[in-house]
Amino acid sequence: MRTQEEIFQAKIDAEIKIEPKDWMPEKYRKTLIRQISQHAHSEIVGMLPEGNWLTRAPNLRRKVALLAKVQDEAGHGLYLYSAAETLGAERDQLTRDLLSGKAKYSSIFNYPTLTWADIGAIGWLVDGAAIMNQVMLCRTSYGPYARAMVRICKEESFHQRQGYEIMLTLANGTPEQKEMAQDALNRWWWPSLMMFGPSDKESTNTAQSVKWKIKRKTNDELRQQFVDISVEQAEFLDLKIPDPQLKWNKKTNHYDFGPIDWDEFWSVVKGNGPCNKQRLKDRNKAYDEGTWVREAAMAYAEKQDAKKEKAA
Ligand code: FAQ
Repeated sequence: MRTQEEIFQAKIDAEIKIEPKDWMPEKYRKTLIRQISQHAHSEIVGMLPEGNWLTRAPNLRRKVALLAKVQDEAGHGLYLYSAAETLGAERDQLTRDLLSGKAKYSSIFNYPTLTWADIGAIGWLVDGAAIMNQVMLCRTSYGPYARAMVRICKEESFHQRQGYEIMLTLANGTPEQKEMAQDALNRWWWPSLMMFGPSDKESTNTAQSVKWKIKRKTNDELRQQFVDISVEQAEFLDLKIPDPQLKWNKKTNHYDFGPIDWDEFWSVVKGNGPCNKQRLKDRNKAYDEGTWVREAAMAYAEKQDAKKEKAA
């Protein structure tokens, strides 16, 4: 007789999606809650660096596009929190963990947006890296997560294009504008590579997550794919990727690239990046200031329920 674990793994191997009411190993459930909630938190905190430029966008068209993008990120966070709830997670608890600094979110959002070109670089590189990772998640083994990712990826691809278009405009602008685009690329390149997580040798979760098809590719595989695509995009912009070791390797058919500063990565993950404290402070402020909205919404919902009960 096969064990429940064996039946579960056979379903995964046969590409049958796991749905909320299906039996699943406790560790599979916990891994998904961890990853999906970290992902949701990243979308929510990720609104802050770009939100910083909403009032300073250079024209109305740029402002409308950026507003739409930042709003999309909020929506992504909400789909993802809902997906985590299907696994039994409590949304309030997830929010508390983010606000207290206990929960992780992507390292990338702890870097500052110093100039308008940073908005271009985020769209191009950060959304570009996010898509690279999220396209594989459209085929992740847990049904609600996979379905949420399909819509998220469509929106992310608009985000990536709006960012690249900003970079293209700046790169073809005045020498000062081109320099601004280059400076943004210099500052965002390495943190974007770090977004994919530690190297496969150091990654604690990848092997099991790949076996369960939560992840379809490893951190290093995705990072390499991202480098290969980005080099050509940078060439088209006539900008230089800040890596003297970047070189096409005929044998592997990939670009070789220089070493990543993992000390910097872990320092940011542990809360010591340039903006970690500011990000948590801003999220806490937004949460506190939104208390009356949540209370009003709950009071309205209770009133509606009471009306329905009376009518029944
Ligand atoms: N930052 O064993 P692994 C976006 C942690 S969304 C912070 O390799 P795993 C959209 C990891 O949690 C961007 N921590 O872990 C947007 C683990 O710690 P734990 C977010 C990181 O889970 C754009 C430990 O290191 N995307 O950008 C990071 O198998 C623009 C060991 O790592 C997702 O979340 C990091 N970069 O692989 C929004 C996608 N990397 O939990 C606004 C879904 C690793 O054991 C504006 N997530 N860690 O204590 C994933 O695919 C995976 O979770 C990885 C990490 C690939 C991020």
